[in-house]
Amino acid sequence: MTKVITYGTFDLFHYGHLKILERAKQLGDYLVVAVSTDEFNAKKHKANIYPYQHRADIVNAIEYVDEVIPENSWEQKIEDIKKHNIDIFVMGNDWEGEFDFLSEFCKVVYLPRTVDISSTQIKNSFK
Ligand code: C2G
Repeated sequence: MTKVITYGTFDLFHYGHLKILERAKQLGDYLVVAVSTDEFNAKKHKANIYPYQHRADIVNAIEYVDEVIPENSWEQKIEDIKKHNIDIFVMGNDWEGEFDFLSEFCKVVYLPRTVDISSTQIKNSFK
């Protein structure tokens, strides 16, 4: 079984989030998604609208997703990859190169972002 993992805030869940999860799952048989906690988002200087549990429940309801875990820190990725026997780490290419160090532990894949949509754009459209 090929296990895939990806990380994110997944706030104001939108089409871009759906497409990265769909494509990540297509790379394997089992997809783990690490959803950033509210506390970790504060460290990322990223204010989320939906609280962690709402974001985690929405991601968990997506048919491509097999398991949701909390993302509490930048440093947990290696431990997650080992603990969950991950074969492929996936992120959108806005993160291109940032996680190449993980290639010692699993395959690292950056996928093109879905253009013209983001949680920030959605937030700003209501201002
Ligand atoms: N994404 C995408 N297309 C968009 C918007 C987002 O493909 N239009 C992807 C991002 O590239 C990322 C995932 O969706 O792979 C989640 O995006 P965010 O929720 O913005 O995640 P981020 O805040 O970048 O957190 O440790 C990694 C961080 O937790 C990533």
